Amino acid sequence: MLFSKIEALGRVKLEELQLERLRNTVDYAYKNVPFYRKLFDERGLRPEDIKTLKDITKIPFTTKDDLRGAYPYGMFAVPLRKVVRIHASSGTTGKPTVVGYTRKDIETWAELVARIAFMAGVREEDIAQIAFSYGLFTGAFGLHYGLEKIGATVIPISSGNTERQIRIMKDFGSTVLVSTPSYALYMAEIADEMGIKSSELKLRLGLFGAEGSTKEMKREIERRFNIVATENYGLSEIIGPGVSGECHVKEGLHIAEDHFLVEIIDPDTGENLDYGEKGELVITTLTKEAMPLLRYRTRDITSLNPEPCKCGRTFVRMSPVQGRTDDMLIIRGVNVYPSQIESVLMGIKGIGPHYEIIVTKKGYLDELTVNVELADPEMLEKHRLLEELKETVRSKLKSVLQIDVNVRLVEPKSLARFEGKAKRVKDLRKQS
Ligand code: DLL
Repeated sequence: MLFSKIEALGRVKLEELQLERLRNTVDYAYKNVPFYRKLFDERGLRPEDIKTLKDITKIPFTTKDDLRGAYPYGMFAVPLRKVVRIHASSGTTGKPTVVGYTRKDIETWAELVARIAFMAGVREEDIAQIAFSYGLFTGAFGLHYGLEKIGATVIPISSGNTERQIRIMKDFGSTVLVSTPSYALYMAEIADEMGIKSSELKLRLGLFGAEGSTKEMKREIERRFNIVATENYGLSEIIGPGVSGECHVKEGLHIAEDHFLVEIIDPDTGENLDYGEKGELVITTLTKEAMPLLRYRTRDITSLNPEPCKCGRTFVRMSPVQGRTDDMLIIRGVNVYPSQIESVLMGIKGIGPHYEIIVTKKGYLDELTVNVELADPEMLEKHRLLEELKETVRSKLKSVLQIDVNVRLVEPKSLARFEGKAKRVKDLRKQS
């Protein structure tokens, strides 16, 4: 079942629609956003030069730095009085990225989130607990409006106060949990501590996003809560959540292609890559009013699959994000993605799902240390087993990453827990 018929639109019709919307957007951005007018004029490019979808490559990329440079409202295409909502992504360094929505953008957003939630299996009967933090972050408000549009009952509990989350989950009979995957895992741990079993909860479905999670991590959440875990993806700059999400087939995340035109590029050269090839996702908004973006570089690494899906949807699917171009670590010249480390760790018995990656420099040499929690506190006493386990982790990591890694097995529940996006990497090289 589809939330909207358009999700099964044939490719020919879809591309016609995309082209019409692309041409309108380019013209609109040129006329209303000084940043784009300058970008086009400097290159002698005119909106009329975009005649086919492929012509999009004539347009230069927009980057996060461009948005920072326009802080706070410089990328808006409408006067502020037409903007009914502001969100911002915090970012770890520098100024936040500010985004605005017109009334129509808010309606589009609700429709797109309703689609991804419906696609994941949410229905009118569901009670959805939103454990994303409400505020400038787009996660909570985005899911909130989309779930209400389906007709589900929304519990806007926000993130944090985890014992209360579990009590409410039990007492209110929540059937759907909306959070980051790392927070879901933390909640499962607290439920355990409170002596509440998954059989006492009505939870049946998880809508997880805002950060990556490996298949293994999702399986662990499914096991702990006895639910089906689905993933969805989005970013504030483009709209927030609602860009893509998994259907029940769970072989990739369908992108709302009637609203977003996507490309995959080689992050080093900027060249377009083919379907199936892994690279950086670039998105052009096709219907945004307040802040249209042309060829926005997301920094997220994924690949696209255009095959029609068993669920009946025709929209391309992106593979789960493997990492960001800016969270790839270069350790002694070797590229390492934190997700590779997580996959390895989650496949080893005896260690828990909580870990920390620390990068330091010893002289000129990069050092990678992985701290990982033991699942069973009694292991701490068993020195020989401990050594064996450590060696297993070390050699498995080495075989996947091709570099030596220091491994520290630490006490259960001794590493940080997260109520929002997890921060598992500490790169201390930059500080020295
Ligand atoms: O995280 C929007 C969102 C909220 C999506 C709730 C899904 C659910 P930002 O805070 O701007 O927006 O962060 C965007 O988060 O570029 C990715 O690097 C990462 N991200 C979001 N979803 C996923 C995902 C929201 N499913 C940035 N897998 C993006 C991996 C994700 N990374």
